[in-house]
Amino acid sequence: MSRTPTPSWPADHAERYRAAGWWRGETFGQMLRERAAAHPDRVALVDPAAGSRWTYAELDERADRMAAGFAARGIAPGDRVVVQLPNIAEFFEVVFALFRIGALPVFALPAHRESEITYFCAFTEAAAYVIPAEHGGYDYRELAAKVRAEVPGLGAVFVTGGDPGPFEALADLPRDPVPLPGPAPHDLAFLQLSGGSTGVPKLIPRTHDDYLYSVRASNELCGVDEHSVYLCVLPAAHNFPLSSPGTLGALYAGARVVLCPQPSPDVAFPLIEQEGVTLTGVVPPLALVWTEAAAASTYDLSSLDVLLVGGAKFSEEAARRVRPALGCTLQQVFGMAEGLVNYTRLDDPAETIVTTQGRPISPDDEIRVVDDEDHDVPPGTPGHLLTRGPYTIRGYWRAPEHNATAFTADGFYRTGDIVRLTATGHLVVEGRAKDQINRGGEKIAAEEVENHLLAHPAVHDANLVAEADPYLGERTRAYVILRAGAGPLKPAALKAFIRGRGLAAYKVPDRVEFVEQFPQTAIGKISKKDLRAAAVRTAQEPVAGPAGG
Ligand code: AMP
Ligand code: DBH
Repeated sequence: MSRTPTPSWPADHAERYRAAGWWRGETFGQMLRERAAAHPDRVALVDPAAGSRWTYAELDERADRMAAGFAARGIAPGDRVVVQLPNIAEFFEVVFALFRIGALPVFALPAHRESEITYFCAFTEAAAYVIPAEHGGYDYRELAAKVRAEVPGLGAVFVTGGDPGPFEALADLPRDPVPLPGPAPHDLAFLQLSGGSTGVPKLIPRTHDDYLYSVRASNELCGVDEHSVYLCVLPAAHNFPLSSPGTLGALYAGARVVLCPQPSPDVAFPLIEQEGVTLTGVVPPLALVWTEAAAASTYDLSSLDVLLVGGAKFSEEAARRVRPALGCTLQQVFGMAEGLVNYTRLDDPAETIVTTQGRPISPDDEIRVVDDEDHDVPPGTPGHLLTRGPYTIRGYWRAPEHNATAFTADGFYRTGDIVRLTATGHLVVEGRAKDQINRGGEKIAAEEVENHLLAHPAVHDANLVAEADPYLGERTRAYVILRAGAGPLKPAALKAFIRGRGLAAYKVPDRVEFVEQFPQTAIGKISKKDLRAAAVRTAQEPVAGPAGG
């Protein structure tokens, strides 16, 4: 297979980012080493489900030992390792071990199934795949067996937290630390996943230098210091809880990370009280649930200073409820795994906090708001958000063709978001130009699901669009044309078919509607715009008859 070099910043930009002090020549492996030396006995990680509390010294030592184990199994610098772990302490042991080697975690989510994981393992030519034995009632060893059958080149499968079955237990790896040279700060640290808009997810190459900058700067803007306690509520591998400021921010500050096994208030609220949690990050639907539950809750949430809300648009109305209900400061965050992260500032006027999605982290984040022809629009007018800067990638990993359109010639990332800039330089997210559905912060690329729908023998054509949902913000509706002469098909059967193809459950269409034809544009292309409008118009209607779903 030909190797395209990983796109990177041009030398003059890199030089500027170093000179400005954004890139400081640190790596995550060194960072943990330094924190462990500075305060070995401080608690770094609390894993309530396992009943474990690891100090900085313990996490550091475990990472060394696990790195030795991985190295003994042949995992080398630059190798990709698909990591699919829930919110457990071992997630950090594994990830820091890979950082120490200079191998690249590929951050899969616990919700991913064989469709996604097979792709990640095959596309990244993964040297290994790390899973829990079971989680949330699901057996990941069965998933791994299917993936291994499909990807013969996949190296080892490592299992934590139970009988490894036909694979190897992480706990059984050799554990005598070996000297490892470790990566350089400008080397890749990991591959993050893009929600994307294409048939298969794109992989996002982040370096130690650039990611550490976003984490360090996030700490400053979110008030994270060594006294902070961060509750990791969303899946730990996701960019938001990982870095905005997230678990890595907390560890950078020498603070404490508490791993929340489930996001519901009955699990999260007692942990907030017991551990004195000071900040956490949630998606808008969860923020709604939490603000409602807080009123009736007897748990003491007074330690909570900051609630970060992002991943999808937080409505102004819901934003206004946060402080009265939870007694903390709302911080809106509009970020992307590709880089750019915007925060409302803790001392922004209350109106700014509830009506905007914040402003960029860095003075060197370049923002352009443009029309369809890439011309800048007048300030205050909605347009496409383009960005480049010291922690925004210049291209996806091994995707030269896609990069040619996803980035401008001068290196701006086309976010696919429609935004408006306020007079204070804050961004308001007004919509989206990319063919993606944002289901309460979980991104769904329409094309990916459409391809799976098209695989059904009775399906002639399919389109996936968003419809409004009072709780999720958006949910999915599939418009499907059946083949002439195909027998009857129920929506439930089509959904079961999609599920059976091993797609993450959140990508299974919420609603399927069979139609005779799709609306067309003036030149005869399918008009997604009209389909979206139809979905919006009819979102509240039950779908008629036995075809309903
Ligand atoms: P990804 O590129 O998969 O990391 O997803 C990032 C995308 O999530 C952004 O480009 C936005 O479309 C969306 N997003 C994240 N945070 C917000 C927010 N606070 N408001 C609206 N959209 C958001
Ligand atoms: O949605 C996202 O991808 C996101 C949201 C908030 C993100 O990557 C982030 C903050 O860093």
